[in-house]
Amino acid sequence: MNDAMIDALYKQAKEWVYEAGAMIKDSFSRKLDITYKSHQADLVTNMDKNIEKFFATLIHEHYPDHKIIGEEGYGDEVKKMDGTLWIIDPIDGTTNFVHQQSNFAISIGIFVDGVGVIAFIYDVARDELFHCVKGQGIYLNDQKLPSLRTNVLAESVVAINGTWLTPNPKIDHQSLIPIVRKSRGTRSYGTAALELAYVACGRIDAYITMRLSPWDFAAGYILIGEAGGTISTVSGESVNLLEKNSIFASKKGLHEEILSIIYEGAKSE
Ligand code: 2AM
Ligand code: CA
Ligand code: CA
Ligand code: CA
Repeated sequence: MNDAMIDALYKQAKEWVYEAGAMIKDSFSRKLDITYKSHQADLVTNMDKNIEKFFATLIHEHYPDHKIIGEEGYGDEVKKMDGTLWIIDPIDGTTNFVHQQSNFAISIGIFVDGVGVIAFIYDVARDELFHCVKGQGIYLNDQKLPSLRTNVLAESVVAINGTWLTPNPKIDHQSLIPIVRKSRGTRSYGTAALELAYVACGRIDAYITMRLSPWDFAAGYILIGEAGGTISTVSGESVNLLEKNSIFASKKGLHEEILSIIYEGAKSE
């Protein structure tokens, strides 16, 4: 795909993102249909499904050779990163969507032969669209944002969910305690996509989580890379875009500092 094709795809996708945002805003005045998926904390609404279906229908119609991975099941069976792949979370932060009507986002990452080329994370309630085309820098709405600089933990705000500081099967939770203690402060927004967008735009300095699916992190992965930040698993390995991963995104320098704390914690076990 050449630059002109990528620009055309970006323009089309952006239109659809704004249309989907308008559909979500419209839904605020109507009653939501809410059900559980795996358990009581795992909600899904008619809007999660409608929005994913909206994208899947348009993509299949306009770009029959493109593939889709989506949370709600309207995507394709995708086993490899060949060709053009859309990784879509129609609503990231469904619990917030249901409880707060804010702090949720539409998240879309587009990859060509495994390379992230276009990303959108749209905070519908605040009308903040974080977006990029590979090589052109990241934008918040029409404003181009500066590349990320380095930072030290003592001056950093770190997004982490309290769950990971209680005993859990994913990590020795004790190894995360010094990160919380040494940081300037912690936050938890309940939306992985926005937490990644906030790292990319510098509102927070790092984000650490133990279990995300490709649709949760795909767009953020592209944005963080374009912003000059670092994204890896919590053990510092590269992220597999087709599987569940732990995710650790941060500014450069800070990434090494936090990894060494996690590593020290693991060693003293
Ligand atoms: P979701 O809202 O699209 O499901 C906080 O809950 C963050 O973790 C959100 O980004 C949420 O995405 C994600 N998440 C991933 N798996 C989840 C699960 N099983 N239950 C709740 N949230 C989950
Ligand atoms: Ca979900
Ligand atoms: Ca999600
Ligand atoms: Ca979702």
